[in-house]
Amino acid sequence: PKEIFLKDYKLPDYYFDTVDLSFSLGEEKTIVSAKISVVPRVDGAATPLVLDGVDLKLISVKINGNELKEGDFHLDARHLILTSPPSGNFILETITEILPQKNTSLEGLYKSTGNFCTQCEAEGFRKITFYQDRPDIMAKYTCRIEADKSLYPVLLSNGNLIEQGDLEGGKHFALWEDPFKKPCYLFALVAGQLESRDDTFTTCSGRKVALRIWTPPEDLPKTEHAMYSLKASMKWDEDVFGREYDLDIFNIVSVPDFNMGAMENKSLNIFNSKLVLASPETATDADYAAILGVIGHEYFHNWTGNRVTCRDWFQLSLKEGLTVFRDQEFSSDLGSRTVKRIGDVSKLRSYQFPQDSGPMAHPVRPHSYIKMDNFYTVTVYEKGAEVVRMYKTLLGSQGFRKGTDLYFQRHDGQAVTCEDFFAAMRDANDADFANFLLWYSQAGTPIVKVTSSYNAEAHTFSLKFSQTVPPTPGQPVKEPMFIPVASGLLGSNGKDMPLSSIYHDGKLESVTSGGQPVYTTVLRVTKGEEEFVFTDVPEKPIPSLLRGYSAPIRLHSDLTDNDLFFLLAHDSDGFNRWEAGQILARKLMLSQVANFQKGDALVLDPQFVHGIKCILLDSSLDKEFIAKAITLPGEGEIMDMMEVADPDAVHAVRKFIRKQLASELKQELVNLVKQNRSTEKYVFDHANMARRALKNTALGYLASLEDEEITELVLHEYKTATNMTDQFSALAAIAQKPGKARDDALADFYNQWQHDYLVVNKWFALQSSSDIPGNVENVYKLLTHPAFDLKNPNKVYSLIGGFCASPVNFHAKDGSGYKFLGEIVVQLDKLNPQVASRMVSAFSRWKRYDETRQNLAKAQLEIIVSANGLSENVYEIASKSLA
Ligand code: BAL
Ligand code: ZN
Repeated sequence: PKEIFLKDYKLPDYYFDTVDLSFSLGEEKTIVSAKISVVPRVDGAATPLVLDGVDLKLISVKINGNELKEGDFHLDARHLILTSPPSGNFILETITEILPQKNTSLEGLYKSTGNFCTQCEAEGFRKITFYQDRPDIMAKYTCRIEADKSLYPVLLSNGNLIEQGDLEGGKHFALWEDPFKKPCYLFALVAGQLESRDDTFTTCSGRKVALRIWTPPEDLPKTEHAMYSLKASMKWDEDVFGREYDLDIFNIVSVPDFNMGAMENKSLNIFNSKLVLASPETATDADYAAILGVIGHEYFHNWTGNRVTCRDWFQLSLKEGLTVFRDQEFSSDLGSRTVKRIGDVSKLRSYQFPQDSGPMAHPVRPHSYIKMDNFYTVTVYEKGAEVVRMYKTLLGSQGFRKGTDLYFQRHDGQAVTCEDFFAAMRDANDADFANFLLWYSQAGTPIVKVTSSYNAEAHTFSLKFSQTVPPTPGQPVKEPMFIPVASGLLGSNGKDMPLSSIYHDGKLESVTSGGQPVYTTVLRVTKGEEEFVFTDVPEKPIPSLLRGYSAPIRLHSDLTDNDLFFLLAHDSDGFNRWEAGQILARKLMLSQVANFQKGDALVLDPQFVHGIKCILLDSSLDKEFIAKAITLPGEGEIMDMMEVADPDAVHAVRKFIRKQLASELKQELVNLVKQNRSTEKYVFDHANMARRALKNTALGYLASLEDEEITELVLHEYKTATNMTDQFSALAAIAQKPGKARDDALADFYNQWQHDYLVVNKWFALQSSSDIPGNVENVYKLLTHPAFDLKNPNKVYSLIGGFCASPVNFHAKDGSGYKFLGEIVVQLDKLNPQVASRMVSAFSRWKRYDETRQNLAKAQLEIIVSANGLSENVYEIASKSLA
């Protein structure tokens, strides 16, 4: 397989101006005709024109109306090369045959439960027709679709519908025209039996936009929340970023078979059905929140991704990091900012940190790839969003908005790079960003150590920072990064001290704002070692550092446990209040892991129980915040902090602490369950979600106890639940312990919901991710369950992905979990390489474990890499993991 490098980027020799596509959709095969007006970049330089094409059968190729003969072109498995095209502009016409019905890779044009749909990002368009499949080729498209009218009554593509009509033989057609130039990865086509929920949105300039959400008829009632989310997104983007929608129609289509979450095709978003469909009875609060965020995300791409796109795929974070940041802000504004931030940072720590310290570590802008699909990662997306957030932290809201305004003004209609975004931020604010660009090129999570000291005579408080960035594959030595550390100081009364000035780099700088005191200031840490001295500090403060998690780093401070308990009780920064509790929990868990490994008894620090109890009983706190604050760090996060990851010890310790807390705080937890039961009618708003979150978190704790009264309580909650959030939480609580109650509840749940594939997927995931010893046998059985289908990505993510998310069983010391995954990956790769490659990633951190596990995991990776006909997708992950 060939590796592609950022440093090798070259401008294309040819641009495409207009593209007229015509599809004749059939039951056996589909014929695609493409008419492209080609414009050489440099006049007169008649270099070969190389078109990408995979799994295509070429029927004919013409230039300026003349059919090309053998010798005028060259065809291989991946390209059509026009060896000597005319100089000057010309018209290229191709006719190709494709087989969407046989396309299980779900990229290009394929069928999903009877309907045709497309997925072109990153490089799926080459499975539709011969094309320069790269994002810097931006053209205006028309798309004519012809199909059987009764089988495919709805025909959709990008832009506006300009003509439609009936044809002979029971067929009909539709002609769509997209007035905006776009790269081919944003092309979309849908044809099938669909119905729409219709609504309208009037934009800030008074234009009425038709909104349509298309689903199979039976799913239509479940689109109300998606429509609400779409309208909220459109309004928010106008209010916060000044971005107005630009066409008179916006379509969303829900499909059950989809590799990704959703796709931002121009004016025709295609969504994985799990991110569109919701009803109170079938979807949880987490599903509702995910739908809001992803509908927002895809809508926001219209400006950040579509109007301004990426020059090449290395720049993916230009659109994804920015758009994730935008959807995070959108969800924050519509819910609780602190809780959203906690969730986003937890995700970063649980998934991105491990990636950033493993064999697949790559910068936010990768330097190379074999298969671009493998780089739709938490690093490009979530760390990329953190990079965008740092601009805002440094510039403030208004400065950031000036930066985005300039970015859109400069680059509308262009395919650009991460430097262009950086330059817009810098130029709009005349800002000094020092070496900030390193965030795009250096992989690895910076480790920042900070020590503090108070000088009682001088009334100064010093913070000394030192930073290192760990080596990552291909980057053994790193430069210091530019790290914005938002900081405040708490006095002994628990209140923020006003900050006046800071001595830094030989200069005394005022940090007041227009003469008014400030309580948080952003320290610009840019060197390997650096000191900041706060002046006029009347008493020894407790510092609150990295407020709001102002940079994606691992921070180690010299705060004592008492300091941390103080911050947990008093910090005005909600995120850091939660963070103080998490640091305490991590310390506690790691100390008990050491006890477990030595064979010593596990103990729970009473001060920790007291701290949790205070949070539980603090009625001034947001209930969802309480739910987050009493949740222990995940097992993965703790393993990530160990020299040699020990899944059994971490699991045992986390279970022990949960059970001890439940036992010591039983009455308080029972009260919380009883006081926070849901109202009869499900409402998706923060207050109601927070009640449910707190009640269900409390219930989860209680269910760890061996206690008749609690077993009854949990069963009662299951039986009386009036929405899926409560029902599924209660089921998960019951399912914690093997036995008849568990078996009965799982069977009951399946009977109730077997008609709803999205709910059945939850049922699969709950069972496969269970920590019940030897659960792999149960997962093997579920593979043959009639509701399971290896061809459907959501089912794979639920059953196989769920299993890999359970450290004790996936990393079982007998190697049974590894063997299971190894077998599945080889099978799955033949159907869908993108999904197989996501699954094989679970092996990538095998070197973090003990020697026995290392050998077992390595053996499976070796079997995978030597499999016949292995895809490039899986090869890249598996071989890099072995390296
Ligand atoms: N562009 C792929 C799906 C998404 O990130 O929106
Ligand atoms: Zn995106």
